[in-house]
Amino acid sequence: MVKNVSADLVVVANRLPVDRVELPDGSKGWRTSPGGLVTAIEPVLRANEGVWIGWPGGTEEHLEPFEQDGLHLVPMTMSQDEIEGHYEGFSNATLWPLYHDLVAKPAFHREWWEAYQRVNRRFAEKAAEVAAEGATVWVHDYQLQLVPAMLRELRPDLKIGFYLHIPFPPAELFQQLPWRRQLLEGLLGADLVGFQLSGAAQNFVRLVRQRVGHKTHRDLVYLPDGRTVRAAAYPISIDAAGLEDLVQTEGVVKRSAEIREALGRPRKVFLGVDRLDYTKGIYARLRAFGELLTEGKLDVDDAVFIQVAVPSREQVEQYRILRDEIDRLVGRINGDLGEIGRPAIHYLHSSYPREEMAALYRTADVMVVTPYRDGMNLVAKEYVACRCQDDGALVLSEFAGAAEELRQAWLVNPYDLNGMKQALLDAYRADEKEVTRRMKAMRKTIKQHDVAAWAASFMTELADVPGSHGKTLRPPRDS
Ligand code: GDG
Repeated sequence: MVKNVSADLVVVANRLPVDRVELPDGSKGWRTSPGGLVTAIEPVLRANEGVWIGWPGGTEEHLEPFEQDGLHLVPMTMSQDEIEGHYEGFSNATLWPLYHDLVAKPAFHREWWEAYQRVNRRFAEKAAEVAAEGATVWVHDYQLQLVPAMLRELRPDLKIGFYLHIPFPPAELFQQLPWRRQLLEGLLGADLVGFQLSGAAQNFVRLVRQRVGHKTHRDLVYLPDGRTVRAAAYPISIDAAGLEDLVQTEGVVKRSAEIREALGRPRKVFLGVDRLDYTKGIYARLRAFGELLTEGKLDVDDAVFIQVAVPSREQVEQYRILRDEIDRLVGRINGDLGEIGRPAIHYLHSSYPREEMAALYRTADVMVVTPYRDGMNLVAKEYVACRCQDDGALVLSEFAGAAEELRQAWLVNPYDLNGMKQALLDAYRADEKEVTRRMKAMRKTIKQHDVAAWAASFMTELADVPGSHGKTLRPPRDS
């Protein structure tokens, strides 16, 4: 048990990298939930004996800080009202659609905003409590945009970084938010505000100039108190080497062969892997595939689509509606076009272990990633990392952040159904040489820029922001 924590590095994120589980003896315990963020930050957290503050899910109270696999974790409690107002409400029904180009209509409720402020304040107070003198605090994502300013007020000695994992909208959309100025001022509490793409950083700087009235020059904001805030792009990535190792293990190779066999050894396997979210464009992509079958351009004997849709935000109404729509569409396509033992779409509303995901990536001949808007999209990068034989075609939305780096994918506009159908067909029919040429180029990009490089560049630049505070951190031991 870690009590009286005082850390030189504090990570603050909405979720902790663990889930609460029931142990065989009936007592409660923790299970690590490996994710991109923890892989990225773990080495520098360990080197500095850093702590991670976050919500473990649920409403359990009186949770003490604890250690799990060598990481110091500080759990935050949320009441049912706070989950509804802060998490399901303001974060996922106001900010999420607003920041994703209004793909769905955002709801504005004053009581959600109250809950958002309350929860942000509690996270900031906890960070202020556990951070050592001159420590670095790295705050993550849209659920906690007020934390930097609240924390700076409590602890002016800290070096504070903020990273937004989702897009930051253009001024024309952001302007709708009744609390736009407060959110901008919240972020300005940080020394460095990181985004996935440079366009997002530019949107932010422009809004700060227009709405808050601070002077700006390129990526710097000059505050009246003499501080500068930098806003820049740090495109997130994946643990490419780790995945490449995993996908070549005996178990994964065997499982991939089993999957292809179970599918009836089709000529080509299409794959989609997404949280079941309306930003991901699952409906339109399945419709495009269905139309190709109807028109006879594809045949269920040759082509099959596996769609993994991981359950997500099931308490939010728009997510329930989406689930019903996709259920109906898949039912219709399979009913109209499937044959005995050959459904057109294998629809899996579930989540799977990492090994199974790797086996699916290994099996897929055409990976289909078609979000209407996505900060980055790690699935696209993971697929590329898993294609050790330099084969496999990626169909990728122009509106995923990943499209800025993965230029050799078959890029599509997900709003253009005919364009998407053509891209699916082109990727399906492409000759081996063409597929290899494109995949080789993308693999080079992914290898050069992995998640460790992402975390290191953010931390290095946070340390270097002119006029910022705090002491220098130790680099990870193995670098
Ligand atoms: C947000 C931004 C940005 C999915 N199903 C399973 C599973 N996954 C893993 C994938 C991937 C991750 O979840 C999903 O990441 P994405 O980037 O695709 O999408 P979001 O969840 O929307 O993430 C996004 C990201 O933050 C990081 O900054 O790229 O733009 O929206 O790693 O592999 N993993 C396992 N089982 C599953 O069933 N184990």
